Amino acid sequence: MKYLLRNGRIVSSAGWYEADLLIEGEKIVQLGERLSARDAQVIDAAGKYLFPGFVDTHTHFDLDAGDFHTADDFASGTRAALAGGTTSVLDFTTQEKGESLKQALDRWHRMAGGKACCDYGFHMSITDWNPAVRLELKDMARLGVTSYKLYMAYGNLMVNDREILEILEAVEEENGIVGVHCENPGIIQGITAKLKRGEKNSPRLHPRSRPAEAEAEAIHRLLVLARLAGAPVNIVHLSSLLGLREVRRSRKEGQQVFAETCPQYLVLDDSLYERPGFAGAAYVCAPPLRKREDVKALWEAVSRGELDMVGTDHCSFHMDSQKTRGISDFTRIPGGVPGVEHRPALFYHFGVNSGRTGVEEMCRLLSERPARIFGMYPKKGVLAPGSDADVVVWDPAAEWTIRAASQVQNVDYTPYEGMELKGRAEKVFLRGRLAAENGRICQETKGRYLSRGGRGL
Ligand code: DUC
Ligand code: ZN
Repeated sequence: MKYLLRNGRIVSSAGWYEADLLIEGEKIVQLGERLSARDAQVIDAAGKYLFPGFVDTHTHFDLDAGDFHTADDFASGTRAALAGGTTSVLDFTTQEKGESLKQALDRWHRMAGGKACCDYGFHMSITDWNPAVRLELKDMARLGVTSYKLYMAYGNLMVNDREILEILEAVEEENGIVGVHCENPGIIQGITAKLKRGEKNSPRLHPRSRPAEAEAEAIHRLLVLARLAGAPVNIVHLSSLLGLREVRRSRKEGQQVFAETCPQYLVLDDSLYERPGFAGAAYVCAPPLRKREDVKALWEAVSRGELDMVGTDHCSFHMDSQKTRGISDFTRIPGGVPGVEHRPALFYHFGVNSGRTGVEEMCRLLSERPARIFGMYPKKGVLAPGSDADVVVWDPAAEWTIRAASQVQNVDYTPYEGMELKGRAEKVFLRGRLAAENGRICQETKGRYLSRGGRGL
């Protein structure tokens, strides 16, 4: 199939210019003025932005949360991704205690294979570090996994400082990158124990149990360890001004630090936990939503080009049947919010429309930078001849409202319910196939595993 997209605004991290874009089969073959292709289907893209397909650096599909799995599996999660303009996702494979990395990777391949509708790759969460696992890092690279995740908090997923140091050194030797969930577990446990002595049934206790100081302390410690290891590191879901200050300080001293934030930290704030009854459970995630001043600080970081990516940490649980696990104990509310479907539109509306940033930064944060850092560039992350024809035709004038009732993701609510947005993905091409139009899937597509190369810049 051939498509000729006429007079679109071709966006990159450097800006945009007007041109035609020709897709042949799975690839972009040409960009230029007044292109012609006799047998191509012509699409008028005048006044529309053409973005390289968006990459979500942070999803948890089909995640085992103990009593149940997340509401979205790879089928519904990746369909939702496509509906919003995201053509590639990087999900988190998690090693169980006693398991090899290869076994964990195989499990995730079984979950995603044949189900995923957009392209997908895996980060590997190491939870059981030992000499045999060290030896596996080379195999992982051969199998296309070059990025890792560590938890400084979170029960039995946690690794200690010594392990973090060793893993940072080992992954750097393999030219990979480590992303870290930064929260201090001692602070969280201490405050939680105190809070649980009183009324423990309200979601409003959740943010109090995980203060920004817990994030900042962990980021500080991680950056000390990364400096000692001589390794770059990625701070995932950065949520607070205190944490951002730690990133700034270490960069000033010459350290290479990547930072990801998420739409929930850019658009929502902790006043939502005060909603009556159990309603605040909809927003329970870790780290929690922060204060207005944190939201403002993160947007300032966006406008100064200080962040590297905006991923979602999409981890969806139904309000009715899953979040309710914590109805009488806030610590049992499964943590996570959905976002994979709405991230591009939220970023466009609250970032670009509001004048906080521009389309070039949107392209950098949602597509190009993730593709580079995670070894997928220039196959992904850029509109150029030879790149995969993952193309988002973005209508900057479309006005619409986010509603759970009409969303594609398979969860019974959205934290963004009722938000009126301007701008949306009008057409979404996945490797040359038109997969979605105006928020709906229009053709079933098969996602392909992204075997990734080493870290780029
Ligand atoms: N935070 C969440 O809220 N859910 C899944 C994992 C995470 O880091
Ligand atoms: Zn996560």
